[in-house]
Amino acid sequence: MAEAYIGLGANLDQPRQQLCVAIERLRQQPAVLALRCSSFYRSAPWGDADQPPFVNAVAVVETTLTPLALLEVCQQIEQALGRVRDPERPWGPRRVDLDLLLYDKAVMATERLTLPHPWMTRRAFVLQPLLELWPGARLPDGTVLADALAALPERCTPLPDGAA
Ligand code: A4P
Ligand code: MG
Repeated sequence: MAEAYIGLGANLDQPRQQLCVAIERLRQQPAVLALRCSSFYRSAPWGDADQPPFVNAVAVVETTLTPLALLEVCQQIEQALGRVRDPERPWGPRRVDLDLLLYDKAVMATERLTLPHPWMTRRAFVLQPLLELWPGARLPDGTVLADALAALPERCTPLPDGAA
């Protein structure tokens, strides 16, 4: 059994609702045996400023899936929710995005999958929800994620329950 952290983000078509559906789909996977989700956060767009604010969250799952099989499940959920990719804007607006952040202490860099997720230490919208689930979080190389967050200038805002 492995423990994996998945980052979720959305900024189109009722983003909070998109995240709720994506989390439910993850929970329904037969090979996902447990799931905990962070609070939802509102965050300013990162990397491509000309788009609506995002709603972000992190889920931790216990799974028997391999890293690649879990990535495939994430991509199937993105497709089922109607995500349309714009190859011209990799950091552009999206209905839903699921990124594999950490998978146990796996370290890999292939064309299809890089672990840990290469940008995660630079993104408060990943670190804040992840630290909520795992306050002592470390990368496989020992990097303390609370220190990575402390070094970032921006913060995202927890959404009150029921907010759109
Ligand atoms: N890939 C490699 N490693 C991974 C991994 N660890 N997790 C490959 C997921 N995918 C991984 O991803 C492109 C390819 O990366 C995949 O085919 C996969 O095999 P994608 O999801 O198709 O494309 P993308 O999401 O548009 O690009 P990318 O680089 O994943 O963008 P990001 O990093 O997801 O950034 N601002 C805020 N505030 N909140 C956000 O959530 N998100 C983005 C998107 C930009 N700005 C944001 C947010
Ligand atoms: Mg992505």
